[in-house]
This record gives sequence, structure tokens and C-alpha cells, in this order.
Amino acid sequence: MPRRAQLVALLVLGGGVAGCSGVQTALDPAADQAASIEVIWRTMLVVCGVMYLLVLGFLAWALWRARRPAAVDDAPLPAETAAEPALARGLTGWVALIVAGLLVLTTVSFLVDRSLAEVGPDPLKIKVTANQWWWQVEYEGDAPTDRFTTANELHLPLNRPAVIELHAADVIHSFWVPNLSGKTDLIPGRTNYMAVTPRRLGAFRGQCAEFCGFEHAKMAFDVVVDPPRTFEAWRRHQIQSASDPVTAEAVYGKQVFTSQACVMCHRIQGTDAGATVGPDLTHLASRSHIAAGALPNDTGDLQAWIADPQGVKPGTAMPRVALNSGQLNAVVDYLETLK
Ligand code: HEC
Ligand SMILES: [Cu+2]
Repeated sequence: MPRRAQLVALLVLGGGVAGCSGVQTALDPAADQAASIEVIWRTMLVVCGVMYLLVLGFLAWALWRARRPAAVDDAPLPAETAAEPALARGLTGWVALIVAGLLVLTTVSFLVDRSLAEVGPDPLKIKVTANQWWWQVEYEGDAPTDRFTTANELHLPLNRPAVIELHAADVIHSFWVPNLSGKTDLIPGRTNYMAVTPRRLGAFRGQCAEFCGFEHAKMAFDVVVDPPRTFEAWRRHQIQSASDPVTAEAVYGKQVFTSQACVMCHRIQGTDAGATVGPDLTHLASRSHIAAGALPNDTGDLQAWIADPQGVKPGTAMPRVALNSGQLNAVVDYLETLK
């Protein structure tokens, strides 16, 4: 291919070209499923692009042909018998081309759809429940002691297939991590499944993709693809109960947490807090965002969130709990020990 043609092909098709890479894009696949979907997208681009150019080309040709001197128009029409075979051949070719294009699109969609349903050996099982407006994430295991719960963040080991079981607690949501796979709805009363086999390390962003109410836009989550050993270390850590606070401030913070309304909605494994209305906070400090991607997880933003959740995410199911500044500081101090 000449260099210029190569460059054009690269610009049109290249997923790796600047602007097509990122943590939330279907053009930068990091899993088998997203890579298959990208094949459909490229095929559609080529087939539909070629058809579009052909149609425009014929249109231009027709316009150009129309500009004939008046004398030609006045000439007697060519005999029908002479014109028809060429026209018939042209139309047959055109129909054949359209059928071939549609066949290519149908075949590719069919094959990719089948490949999306395939699950590799020994899959990791994860259950995700969508809530207005946050994600509960439960890792399943053979033994009860292997199971644990977290929120708004998934870790996946590289190259190992994962099956994500999708549930909804209230309305319909949609689970979408563009770099890993397509969208799948989470429907109340129904269980859906999604398979992902991550092939590249990295941190990606997922987003609810089905309008689910007021804070639909602030219903994101993080997905981290780890090397198997790092994943295993993370998993072992997540299974453990929260460690007891040591500093006086954090001890007071824990006391505030368990004596205020917080305890009626949140769970911190190893304490009296065992409720599941809101996210599990056992290892809150190990997550990179809070409130489903609405804020980064740092001291200032944790304080802002707890002091006024309705200000950050109007309508969220977490109410404002009246705390004085000493209690607020202490409770945040405690939450930051939940590594
Ligand atoms: C009525 C139930 C309820 C009460 C009471 C409550 N929360 Fe929440 N909390 C929630 C819900 C629901 C969310 C998820 C909100 C969202 O992302 O939209 C949440 C989110 C959070 C988060 C962010 C967790 C994450 O991973 O995103 C923190 C931290 C938190 N709450 C701390 C507290 C503290 C501290 C208190 C007490 C001062 C408290 N909550 C009281 C229901 C509650
Ligand atoms: Cu949603």
C-alpha cells in the first residue's frame, strides 16, 4: 500500500490513534469481548463507508451527466432495446453488492454475538446489584469465608474469565464498561449474566447506561485489572474484617459511627454495623472514589459527602446526619483507617 493510503487507513480505522484511547472508550478494548465488539464496529464502518461513498459517487456522476448541451437532450431517445441490458446489468450488480454487504454485517454480528456468550474455564464469579445510585459488588467463593462485599469498584485478575451476575434492587439500570464489553441491563426480578476476559492491565471506568432517575449520571464505578498475584492479595485483604482503630480520634470516630444513624445503613465487618441499605464500608479507604464515582476518596471530599450528601448528589438515599464538627472530623478519621 502506498504510504498515503496507509495513513488514511490508519486514521479511519486505527483504534490506537490519539483520541481513541482512554479509560472509558469502546475503541480501546482491554478484554476479549470488547475486542470482538470492535470488530463489528470496524466492519460496519468499512461496509457502510464504502456504500456511502458509492452512493455519493453515483450522485455526482448523475449530476455531471445531466449537464449536457441542449442539443443532445433534443436528440431522439436511444432505442429501448439498446439501453436496457446495460441498465439491467448495472442494477443486478448493485443489488448483489447490497446483499453481499448485508450478509457480511449479519454474519459478523452473529459470530460476535455467539462469542460474547462464551465463558472460558474456571471463571471468577461476581454478583453486582444496582441500586439508585450505587453498585453493590459481591465476590462469590466456594466457602462462606471466601465471600466478601464491596461497592462501586471491581478488581479483575488479568487473563482469567469472569462471569458477572447482574441484579437490580429498584429500577432498570445498565452495566457498561466500554473497554471491557458491551452494555447489559440489570432488571428487577431477573438475573442477567455478562462474561469478561480482561487482556490488559489498567484502571477503567464503568457507567450506568440506562436512565435510572435523578442521579443516573452520578452512577459510575471503577474497574481495575490486576496481575493475578496482586488480585489475590487484594482479595485476601478484602475478606478480612476491619482493623480496630488505634488513635484516640479514630476510636472516638468509630463510637460516633456506631452510635449515630450511620449504623442503620452501612456494614463494617467486625463491628456492630451490619446493615446493607448503603455501601459496605469495611475497606472503604482502599477504594479510589466515593458515592459511585461522584467524588475522589480523600479527606476533604469524605467530609463534604458526610456533611451534606444531598448537596453532592441531590436525591441520594443517604440523608444528612447532623454531626458537630468534632464528630465529623472523628468519623472521617475513623473511615480513613478502613484500608
Ligand atoms: C438512610 C441510610 C444511610 C444513613 C443513615 C447513612 N448512609 Fe452513608 N450511604 C447511604 C447510601 C444509600 C449511600 C450510597 C449513596 C450514593 O452513592 O448515591 C451511602 C454512601 C456513603 C459513603 C460512600 C461509600 C462509597 O463507597 O461510595 C460513605 C463514606 C458513607 N455513606 C458514610 C456514612 C456515614 C459516616 C454516615 C453517618 C454519619 C452515613 N453514611 C449514614 C446510606 C446511608
Ligand atoms: Cu443506574
